[in-house]
Amino acid sequence: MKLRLRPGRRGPIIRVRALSGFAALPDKGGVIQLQVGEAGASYEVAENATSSRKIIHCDCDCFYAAVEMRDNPALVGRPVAVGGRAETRGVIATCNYEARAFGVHSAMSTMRAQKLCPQLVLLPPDFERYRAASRHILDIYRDYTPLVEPLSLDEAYLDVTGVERCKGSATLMAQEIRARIHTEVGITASAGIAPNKFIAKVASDWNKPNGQFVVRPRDVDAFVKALAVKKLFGVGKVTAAKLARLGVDTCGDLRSWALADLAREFGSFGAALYRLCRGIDNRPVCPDRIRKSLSVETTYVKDLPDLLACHAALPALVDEFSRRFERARDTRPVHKAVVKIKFADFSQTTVECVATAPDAAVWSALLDEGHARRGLPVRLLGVGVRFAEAQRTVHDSGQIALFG
Ligand code: DCP
Ligand code: MG
Repeated sequence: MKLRLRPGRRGPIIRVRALSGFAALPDKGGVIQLQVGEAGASYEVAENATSSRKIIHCDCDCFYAAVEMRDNPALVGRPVAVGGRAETRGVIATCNYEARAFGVHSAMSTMRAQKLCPQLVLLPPDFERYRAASRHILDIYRDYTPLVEPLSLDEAYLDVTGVERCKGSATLMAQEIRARIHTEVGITASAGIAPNKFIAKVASDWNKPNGQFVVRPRDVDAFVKALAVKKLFGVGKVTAAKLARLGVDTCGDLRSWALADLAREFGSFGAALYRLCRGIDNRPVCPDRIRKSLSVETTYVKDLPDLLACHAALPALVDEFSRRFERARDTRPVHKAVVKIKFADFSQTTVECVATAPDAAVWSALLDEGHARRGLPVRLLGVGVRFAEAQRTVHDSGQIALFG
């Protein structure tokens, strides 16, 4: 394990926090203390990964239902659910908070949901719109850090350790990200900010909807101690019931259990429980894939009536794209330029051409080509690029200046 030494504040003692191999340590929060040889010297020894990380967990509020309310404001204030119809034995995928007040929730049968809330507005899912919103939200996250790990369409971890935006404050970054999701995507999100993934995920639920909660490193111990064990990652109904039978309700209760006893009761999961109830979680944030494309798009309040109006709208999109492109890190070389057009009748077309350094003229020509396919008023325009596939990058010489 890598150790980082930093001056301590109190006494000639070093504290060694156990991150791996903690089984060898005394059962005292995974920490042992050692005398230091040098007179007057004092060091805290901790693994970098745990002591100084800043993780944000973002989770959109009633995601599918929020997209539906955004696209049909008449739904706002009414109980709304997205899911399959009762006649087809459908289930609720999600519902807004008005519907939750009636006891409706995800995975409930639609038949039961409609009994609980007869005025429930039930909508079929439209994954295309949810995916588009999700892509936009991921682009916002990636403006802050390349270390983004999506968990689902509406949920992701961000590692913002060392990121300098917002004066380096993860709390302010989370606020800004949530504000941007609201203005740019039209829905709300909640966030948890903490030194690791497990606590950040628990924290994002704390002030839901449209809120955030910070657990500072010094507050981790108290926060986790009071936490119900059923909130622990991997503790489902069965394990929670077993723990309850053993008299364990909170993480604080669980801490009195020795590792060997937890291993006996819970097998390999015992070690995870031992760590989690002490707030220790060293899982890194793993960006799951290399970015394949980068684009920006706008749905206009009033359709753009003709090609001329589309051309007038193009510079703003190109500017926004350039801004995003400059911030996007860790990308492969650009391979293609793309224009996306959605017409007033909702038909959609994308036009692309090989271009390693596209500029306004390239997108402009693509716009001409795409617009000619239908010639209708336009509700949405997008511009972007596709990045080269992995094998293409082998002989490439790194960064290509796009707008130089
Ligand atoms: N989803 C689903 N079936 C489930 C749970 C969720 O289809 N059993 C879908 C619909 C949700 C989306 O995944 O909108 C995100 O799931 P979340 O658990 O984050 O739930 P919501 O975002 O809907 O609500 P919350 O405000 O509690 O996050
Ligand atoms: Mg959610």
